[in-house]
Amino acid sequence: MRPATRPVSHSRQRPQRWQCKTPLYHYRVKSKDAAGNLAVSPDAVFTTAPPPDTTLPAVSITTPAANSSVSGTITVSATAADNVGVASVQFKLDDVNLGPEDTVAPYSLSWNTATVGNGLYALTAVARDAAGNTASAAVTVTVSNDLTPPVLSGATASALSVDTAAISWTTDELADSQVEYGLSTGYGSASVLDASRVTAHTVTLNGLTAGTLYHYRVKSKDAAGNLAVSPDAVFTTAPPPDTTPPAVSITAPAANSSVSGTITVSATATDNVSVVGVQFKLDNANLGAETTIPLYTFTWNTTTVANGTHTLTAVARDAAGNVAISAPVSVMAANGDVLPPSMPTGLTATAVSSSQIFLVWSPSTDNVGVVGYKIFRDGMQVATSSTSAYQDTGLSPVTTYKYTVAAFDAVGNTSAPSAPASATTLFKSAQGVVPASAGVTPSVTIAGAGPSTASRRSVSAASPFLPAGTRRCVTAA
Ligand SMILES: [Ca+2]
Ligand SMILES: [Ca+2]
Ligand SMILES: [Ca+2]
Ligand SMILES: [Ca+2]
Repeated sequence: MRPATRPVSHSRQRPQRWQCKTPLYHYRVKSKDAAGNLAVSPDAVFTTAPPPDTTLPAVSITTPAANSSVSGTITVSATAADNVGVASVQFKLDDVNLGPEDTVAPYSLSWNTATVGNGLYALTAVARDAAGNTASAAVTVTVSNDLTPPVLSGATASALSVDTAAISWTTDELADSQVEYGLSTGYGSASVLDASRVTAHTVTLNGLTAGTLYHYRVKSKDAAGNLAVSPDAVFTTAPPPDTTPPAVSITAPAANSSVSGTITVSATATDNVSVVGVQFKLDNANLGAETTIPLYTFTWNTTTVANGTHTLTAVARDAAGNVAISAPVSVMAANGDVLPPSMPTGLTATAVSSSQIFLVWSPSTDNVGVVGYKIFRDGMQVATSSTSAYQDTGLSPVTTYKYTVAAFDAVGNTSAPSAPASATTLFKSAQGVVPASAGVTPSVTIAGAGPSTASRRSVSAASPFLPAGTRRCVTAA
């Protein structure tokens, strides 16, 4: 019952457009066999393909501005529109894709300009619609990045203490600050990076070891990330404080020795750092100036002190001010007779004539012995006397004279002068009398003449050898 083959034909078709934008067609098919039997299909529909999109998108670059200078990392952005829809925007740098396509508005890209050399570049945004229509917009920019590291200069270490150092340097542009340091050029330690950008840099290093040589170098980075590193340099921290006093001892004279004349006092002094000076002392008073040069010696004239026991010490000091005092050394000063006689007392002056005044006083004492007395008339020495009396002669009548006497010993030590005593010579017609209270037979020494023993008696004015009314003293045989 297979029907003869007959072509299937489409019956008249009546297109019906429901909408302009979505034309929908209904149709049915009909077929009749050889016997005239007709078959008709149910209704069915189809839609024709839409008209092709031939409209290009519109695109423009919003940043950066055309002909601008750019550096560092910037945002490149574009706006794009299309009659149907923008599928993507592709940014390009000199026709080379810059990142992936951006399929979602807003269309932008972060661009690190430092990845290319300085110079002119074309930035392009290519917008594409679903139909493959593309449009592009371009701007020209100048990439101008800082490619030069800072120039470091004047790196110095200052304010050195036992555990700190201040490192200073300058840069020719704003840059950050950091110091690497350590016991060798391997460094090993670094200050905390000071990110603030300055041109005058100071970094303080703490926690250092006293008296130690450190190597360091400074580092500064500019805003563009260009790093400069100084050559190696060194500094030494302050030495640890000296808290150890010197050791000092007197080496001469020997303890308990007898000294006389001029002697050398010497000491030895040592210190863990160094001795600055040694001060000798006698009975706790400075003996001369401090000696600063080893060997520590002092030339001491022992006659400047009284005979007897004295104590020598030596005080040594170091630069840190630590002081040490030696063990005391006792010595006996023995310089012979250095003591003057006692001051004469009880001086009396009595005029015995118009030209003579008799002096008498209490004898002085001396540790060795009084040798004599110096006679001073009106402040001038006129004679010496080996005894404690003297008769001054050759004076003017009726004249007041003031006397003092002083005792001396064999080596010339002279006492203080006595209290003064005065007397007035007599008229030529008068006669003085030797005071009986003296109780002595005066030994009189005339200046420039040897001593002589004299006794006195009155000679009568009636003597035929003297003018009437005069008396004179004579020396007995
Ligand atoms: Ca389009
Ligand atoms: Ca720079
Ligand atoms: Ca010391
Ligand atoms: Ca004496």
